[in-house]
Amino acid sequence: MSRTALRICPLCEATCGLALTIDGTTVTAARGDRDDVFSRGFVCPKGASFGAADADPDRLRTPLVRRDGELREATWEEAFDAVAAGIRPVVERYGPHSVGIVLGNPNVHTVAGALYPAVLRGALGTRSLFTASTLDQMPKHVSSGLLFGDANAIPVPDLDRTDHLLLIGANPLESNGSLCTAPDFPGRLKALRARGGTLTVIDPRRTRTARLADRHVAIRPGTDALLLAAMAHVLFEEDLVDLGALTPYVEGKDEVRDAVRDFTPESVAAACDVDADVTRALARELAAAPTAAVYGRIGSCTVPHGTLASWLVDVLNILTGNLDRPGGALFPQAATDRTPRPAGPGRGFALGRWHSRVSGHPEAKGELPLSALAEEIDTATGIGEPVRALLTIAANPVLSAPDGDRLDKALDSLDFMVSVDPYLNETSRHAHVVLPPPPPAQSPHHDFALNTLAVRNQVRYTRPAVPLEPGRMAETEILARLTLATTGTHGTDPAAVDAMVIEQTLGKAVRDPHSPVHGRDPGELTAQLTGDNGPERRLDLMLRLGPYGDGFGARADGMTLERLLAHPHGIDLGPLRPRLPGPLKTRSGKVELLPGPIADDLPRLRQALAERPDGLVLVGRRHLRSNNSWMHNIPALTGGSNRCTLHLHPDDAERLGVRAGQPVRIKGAGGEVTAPAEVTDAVRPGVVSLPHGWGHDRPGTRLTHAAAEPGVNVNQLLDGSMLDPLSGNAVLNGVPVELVPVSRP
Ligand SMILES: Nc1nc2c(c(=O)[nH]1)N[C@H]1C(S)=C(S)[C@@H](COP(=O)(O)OP(=O)(O)OC[C@H]3O[C@@H](n4cnc5c(=O)[nH]c(N)nc54)[C@H](O)[C@@H]3O)O[C@H]1N2
Ligand SMILES: Nc1nc2c(c(=O)[nH]1)N[C@H]1C(S)=C(S)[C@@H](COP(=O)(O)OP(=O)(O)OC[C@H]3O[C@@H](n4cnc5c(=O)[nH]c(N)nc54)[C@H](O)[C@@H]3O)O[C@H]1N2
Ligand code: SF4
Ligand SMILES: [Mo]
Repeated sequence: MSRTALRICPLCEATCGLALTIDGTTVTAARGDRDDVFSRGFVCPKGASFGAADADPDRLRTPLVRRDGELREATWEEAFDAVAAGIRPVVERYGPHSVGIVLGNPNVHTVAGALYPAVLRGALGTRSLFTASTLDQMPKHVSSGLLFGDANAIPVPDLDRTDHLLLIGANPLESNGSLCTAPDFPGRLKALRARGGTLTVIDPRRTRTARLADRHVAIRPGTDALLLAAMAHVLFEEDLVDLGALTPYVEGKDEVRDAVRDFTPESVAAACDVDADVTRALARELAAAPTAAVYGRIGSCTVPHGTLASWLVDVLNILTGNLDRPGGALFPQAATDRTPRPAGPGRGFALGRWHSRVSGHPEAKGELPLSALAEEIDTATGIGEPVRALLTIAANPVLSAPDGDRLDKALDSLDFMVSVDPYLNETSRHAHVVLPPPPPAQSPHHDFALNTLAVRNQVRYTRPAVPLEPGRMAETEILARLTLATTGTHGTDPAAVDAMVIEQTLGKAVRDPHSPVHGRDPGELTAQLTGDNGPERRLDLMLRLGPYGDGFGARADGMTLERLLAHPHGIDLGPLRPRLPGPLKTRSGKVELLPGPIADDLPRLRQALAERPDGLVLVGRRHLRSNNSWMHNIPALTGGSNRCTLHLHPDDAERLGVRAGQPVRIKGAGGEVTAPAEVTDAVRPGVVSLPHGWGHDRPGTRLTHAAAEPGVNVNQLLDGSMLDPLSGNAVLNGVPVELVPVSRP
């Protein structure tokens, strides 16, 4: 007998609702849930392969503990004993900063990743935190922190209502969107065109998204900040600036006018390879559209001026009056957001409160650059302690961060390493203890992080679709136990972690005059919480204290976990609404349009006006059936066009004597790799493209299918020294490379 269970897809940021067919405890089919309030039945090939991803025979079933140099199967008790015995001496001898934490991308897709890493980090007290954010969107956090006073206040394009979308360095037809959670992003772009709206795409490659656009600008990689500054210049020059309803909330407009004065369309044309006429047209179209949204993603962040480009995206939204208005770019309001506090000056956003030990990189959002992880382990400076023990949670930095070979060696030299990961892969193979979470069908799902970035306010929760297999441990419990084992309270009941968080949260809430529970008894409130386990009670707590919450009885029809469970396809909370000045937490209480650190970084951009290196530069690309480094082990998703090949333009191929299919050696500052050439005019001349997440040929992994067609690790071309200085984000795009055709024997 088969049954159906609902499960939100955890495989990308689109958060589609899936209807799983389950035979016994096996997922035999996955289709889009037509009744899902947000995704309305959409599913992509990855979601459709949920069953295959779930049942991958290479997923680890039990913890592994290193004994006599070998990783061997162990019980959970043995594993956590080993964790405590391995980490505690390092903390006691060298202090908390000697224990590093690496958080990878899937933490935004799991309940465990949302609820425990902050507790773990707080309890350990380490400053050595590295996350995938510094390979991705840290520039956007820093720009939001500076503009709005809150690094997590990220405006999202109002896809369903906008008249004009300017999309920069994003390819949602393959990625399904990022920092803009929108199931069926492709369909939403087609609907924009169908209702008479315009789509402009800026990308050095003619991507599937670019092919859908009214206009595609094939910019030279790494130069978007120049183009956007020139667009801002045009808005001022042609008197097209109109803040509209934003006027009372914005300070620094005149300062921005002065700051972009040098960046004329003519002055940026050569660096960007964009005609001045085109830049002017882009600015005029943006200003003329009834509503418009500028949206930038990976290609605008993972570049030398990532923070400036991210800042300029919102500057353009603001100068055209499109921030915080329907059809523009708005701040979502998720059900688990904190209780909105009254508007007014806040604490502001601080950068560089501490620095990395070796290169002195400033922290951003409490994190150090992942590019600096290897040197923080392998380099002694005499000041401060190197990282000697490491906890990696859902992260594969050996492939996803610069210079995997160096990191590989550094990880091997650690006193102790723990990986929470379902696979024995390029990173976890170095661990002394591997703690495998259960497959997704056995885990609950709620989008704590991604709902704060969604194009529609909505809330959905799915319980595990099948019960935990015998011998499995929920990832929430794994992370709770990891917290206890690493902080000297090994053996305590893991429920104590949730109880402590609930007690602290309620303690604060009852003292807060703006909270709906001000003055009430925390014990009485705790007793009202429902849910089968600690994580569910924490979800209930957040929902009830949140902006739509019942406030523990203060609002009869408000949100609770019980109410959410009664709506298995989710609850729609309506379109995005203007929220200013609510989200602002700057010291001035306003949008600070030209923050100091940004002004200080502009001279570096001015220098870039004159820079135009001759050689080839490398950019990345994503494939719909791939996902970073960890989905190459699923046969249904590999093969066909999803391969690790080097795209290069026919003109460059001819000049270098490269034939289609021929192996090409690609050299960068950090090393070289060899990949087959795929000659295509989808990439502009002067630019080559290689996808990331490949290179599955290291020994000691258990990725049978991936190892059969391993590809090469593009990040080996990087040496980790190229960063956006404000955010510490790695430069992964626009990287100088040299090509040498390899003659076949
Ligand atoms: N050159 C280049 N490099 C890039 C990028 C690029 O565009 N170009 N993109 C960057 C970006 S945007 C990102 S986000 C990073 C990603 O960097 P990482 O987060 O390091 O990489 P992932 O491949 O997403 O690795 C996820 C890890 O989590 C494990 N995992 C999967 N599901 C679960 C789960 O439910 N629980 C746990 N605990 N683990 C799980 C996987 O087995 C894998 O080991 O890569 C970056 N690297
Ligand atoms: N199928 C699939 N989906 C994914 C992922 C995946 O690996 N596979 N990864 C997920 C993750 S972690 C993330 S962060 C998102 C990323 O989501 P997106 O940002 O949409 O990701 P990409 O497809 O890498 O698109 C980046 C685009 O920027 C272009 N580009 C490169 N350099 C420049 C530049 O200097 N300027 C401009 N204007 N463009 C440039 C590239 O050619 C590329 O087309 O995708 C998520 N979804
Ligand atoms: S678009 Fe993303 S969330 Fe939706 S089914 Fe595909 S992988 Fe899953
Ligand atoms: Mo990402």
